[in-house]
Amino acid sequence: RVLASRGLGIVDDPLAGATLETGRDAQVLVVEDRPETAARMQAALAVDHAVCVVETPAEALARVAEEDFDVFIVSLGLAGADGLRLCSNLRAMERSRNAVVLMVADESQRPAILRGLDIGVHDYLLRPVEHSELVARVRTQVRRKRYADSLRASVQASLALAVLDPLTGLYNRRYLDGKLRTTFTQARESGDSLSLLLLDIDRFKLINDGFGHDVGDEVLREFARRVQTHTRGIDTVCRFGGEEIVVIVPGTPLEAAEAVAERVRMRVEGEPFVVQRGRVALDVTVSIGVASLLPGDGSIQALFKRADMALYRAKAAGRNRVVA
Ligand code: GH3
Ligand code: MG
Ligand code: MG
Ligand code: MG
Repeated sequence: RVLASRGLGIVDDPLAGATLETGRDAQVLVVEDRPETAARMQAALAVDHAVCVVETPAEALARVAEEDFDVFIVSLGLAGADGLRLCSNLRAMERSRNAVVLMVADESQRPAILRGLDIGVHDYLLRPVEHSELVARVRTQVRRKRYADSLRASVQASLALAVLDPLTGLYNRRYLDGKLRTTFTQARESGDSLSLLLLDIDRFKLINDGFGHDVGDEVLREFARRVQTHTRGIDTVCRFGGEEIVVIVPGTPLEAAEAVAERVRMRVEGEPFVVQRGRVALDVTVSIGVASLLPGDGSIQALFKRADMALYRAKAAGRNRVVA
């Protein structure tokens, strides 16, 4: 089911599964040191879920470090231990922040219950814990959690798609524009160097004309892969246009950026591009313009323009070369 189709991203309707969601088959950790209560809760919940029981917050945290739980049921009346603090830790920790947290408390612990709800505990149960109420509340929370999880996953997926080029998987031009602005500002504020590579495949039209657009696409994917592989993790590689790639190289002065460009150029030239499941091997070369930020540059445009002019000179001088 398609909820919305925005730009490149098609978002599956996360509600579609939610109505069928039974709220069963969750991983539940009960933190309770009264053996009788713990045994009753475990028996009630084991019909629907996989249930573990521990007696102290320390044991609970040790378990969290080892496995992922969907639901925590924490007693606020632990002898010599602070159940509320454990709830707070569970809500804060990366590993458990999206899990459900339920409190079990006495009527006399109203103030603690209120504080728990205030720090993001989802629900509570009063002692004596009633079997069917426990089962129902856990199911409801598991359903809510699964809905929230699927929503989060589809939002993340569409955010990622919005900044990626579908052919190569590189960042797209929209992402590049924003990234250039923030990188420029950072370099200005820190005084760090900043370089830019502008890459353009040589005579790419001949590949399209001679072997077809599909072969051209495959060459672009392999080109993107080689550029990505031979730059660093902090460098930003973007598909700028048809067969043009921009690499933002932060913290790197001109000479070092030139060396990066030369390495990439050699990796493109060095081995033929094998496409069409091994049936076609093509010699591909790339021209690269390199420029670095200068004190007088008022905007990223000035830098971009120098890289573009350097690329033009690389083409004019015979292609398959780096010009800075
Ligand atoms: P030069 O050495 O001067 O760069 O020569 P060139 O042939 O590479 O010239 P130019 O940069 O002008 O040509 C780019 C070609 O890239 C033109 C266009 O048809 C092709 N192109 C653009 N986007 C795509 C794409 O997504 N897939 C394929 N297969 N070709 C594309
Ligand atoms: Mg071009
Ligand atoms: Mg061109
Ligand atoms: Mg070209």
